[in-house]
Amino acid sequence: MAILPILHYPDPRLHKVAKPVQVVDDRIRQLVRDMAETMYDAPGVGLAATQVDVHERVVVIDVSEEGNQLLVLINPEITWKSEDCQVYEEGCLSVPGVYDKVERAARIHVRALNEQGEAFEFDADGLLAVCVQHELDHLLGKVFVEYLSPLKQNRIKTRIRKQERQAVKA
Ligand code: K1U
Ligand code: ZN
Repeated sequence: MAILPILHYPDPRLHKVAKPVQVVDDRIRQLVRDMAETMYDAPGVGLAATQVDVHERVVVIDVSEEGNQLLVLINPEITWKSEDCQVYEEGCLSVPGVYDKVERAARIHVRALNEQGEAFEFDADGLLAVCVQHELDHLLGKVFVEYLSPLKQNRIKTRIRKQERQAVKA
């Protein structure tokens, strides 16, 4: 297993669109193991392959209290979204230190493949629904700060560039 480097906004590679996984094989299962280790180490409750510079439709999520309920989504699709919305203060491992409110569908229905390549479906609400929508945005090259005003986006870019310059000096 390995902890993978996480790309930081505004890295242009975060805007690449991920391709569907063609075959769920040992290469994908190794990627899933490495992504899970990276997410738990960060720590976070989700991670999309895009964030570790792999542009294939793979996501890991664990929103459980104990951090022991790993959900693996390969080629995930949201097949239904409720009209009612929820607002949640989101964070992102690619935008360290930034949290802001984003409005998304309150309930969703999701279809995906598991690590064996078998199709499964589930309904989600609460944090799981937020997290699935956030991670699927990553696969489409969208980072949550793009829901914020241009002024906030520019301030975030400036702050992260400054943090990274200081990290290089230290
Ligand atoms: O995609 C990511 O960058 C992961 C992100 C997922 C997410 C969290 C909250 C709302 C929407 C999406 C994170 O995990 S940010 C870190 C975080 O939420 C967290 C960190 C430590 C403990 C618990 C949560
Ligand atoms: Zn994120």
